[in-house]
Amino acid sequence: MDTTRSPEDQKQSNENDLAPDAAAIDAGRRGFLRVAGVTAALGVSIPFASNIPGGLIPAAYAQSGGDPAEMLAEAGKDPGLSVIGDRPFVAETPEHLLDDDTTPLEKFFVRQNGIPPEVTGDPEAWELTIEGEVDEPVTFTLAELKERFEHVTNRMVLECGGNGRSFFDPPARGNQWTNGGAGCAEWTGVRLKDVLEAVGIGSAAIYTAHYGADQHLSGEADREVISRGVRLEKALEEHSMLAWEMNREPLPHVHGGPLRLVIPGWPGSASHKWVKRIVLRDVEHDGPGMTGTSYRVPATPMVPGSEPEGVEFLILESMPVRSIISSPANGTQLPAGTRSLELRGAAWGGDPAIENVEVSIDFGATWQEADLQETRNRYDWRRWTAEVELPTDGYYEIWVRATDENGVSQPHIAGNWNPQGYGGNPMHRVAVLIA
Ligand SMILES: Nc1nc2c(c(=O)[nH]1)N[C@H]1C(S)=C(S)[C@@H](COP(=O)(O)O)O[C@H]1N2
Ligand SMILES: [Mo]
Repeated sequence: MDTTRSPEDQKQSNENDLAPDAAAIDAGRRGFLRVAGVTAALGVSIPFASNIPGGLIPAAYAQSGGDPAEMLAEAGKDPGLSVIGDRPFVAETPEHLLDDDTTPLEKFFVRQNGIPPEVTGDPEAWELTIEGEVDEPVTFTLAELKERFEHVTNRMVLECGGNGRSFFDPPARGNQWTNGGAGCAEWTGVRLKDVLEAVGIGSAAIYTAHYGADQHLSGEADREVISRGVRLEKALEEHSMLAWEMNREPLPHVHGGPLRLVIPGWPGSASHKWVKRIVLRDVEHDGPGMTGTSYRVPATPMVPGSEPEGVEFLILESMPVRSIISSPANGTQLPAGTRSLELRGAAWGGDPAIENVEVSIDFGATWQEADLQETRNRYDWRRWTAEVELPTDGYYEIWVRATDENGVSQPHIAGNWNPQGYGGNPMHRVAVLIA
């Protein structure tokens, strides 16, 4: 038995459905991983790395996990984010920190599956290759992409496929996101469509496959961290982008800079960071993260907690409708006599637009419509405000639910249980005490 695998490693293996293979990782390779991990974390090389015995855990890593505050600071993140995974680093944004119209960089969630690459040298020289079912493979530098194609800026939600996972009962495996594996940023770049069309899309192409520069946690050089893709149709949408700016700043390294994909409305894992290669395929892509129960939901309901054998799974495409209360924060206490409360929040819904948002202060007996802000463009989230009257002092729960343009709303508890916990979108609620 391999005793060197940390629970975090196992968790991420499970999440990407790489568990059988990951179990074969031996101590020597773990040694390499630790070296690579320390190098990445410290940003320095280890002069005597070749002397480190296989299986030895460098002292810098001997303590399991890092200090969450230090990890957030190192990633340039607000100390209020919650670190829900340390190796790889995963941090979510509590709902009350999603109170800005555009999520500031320091509040934007982070999800790493592997060891982020060291990016050195001129970012303009970053290369992206488009190949597979194309007329001829083409490699573009970032400078060439900027020069050749029309620039677009869209404010769009990026949301982890597992957002809401912690609401499943029994617990589903993977990072225990609440509602904070999402943010809404301004992305600047070029349309993926323009680039693929310039290369020449082959008539057999039906699917994309995405590859990046980060390294697998095992340290094996030729092993992909994650490689997802989308139906060609989605890749050719107006809003599917190759982005080099986030909120008008150079795309931060932690978010995939210098260049990443942004495939809005679908699981964040399709939005490949540090993207190096996009392969057009004539079959549905089958890279790590595409098969088994990864980013898939059962075609027909499963008994919660049961085994997936024999169950048909479908690829999760559009994310489900979700809404949050971003103010007040859960657990807010207000002075006795407070009778009116201003609420703010956001709602978004994968591919479909948001139709309405409602709030309740009486455990769902009655609902009141919130005022919706206009969206800037498709895939922007819909900010909302409401003012509620509180009849007396006491303990209240404020509930929110959104309905999308197809009339689909949010359940009271996470439904359609699945082994890796996708699609959990129960109504968000916050406790408010007037006393
Ligand atoms: N190269 C690469 N791209 C990646 C990932 C990764 O681990 N490596 N994680 C994916 C997942 S699962 C999500 S949810 C988003 C998170 O993007 P963010 O860290 O910029 O918020 O990036 C996606 N792109
Ligand atoms: Mo994700």
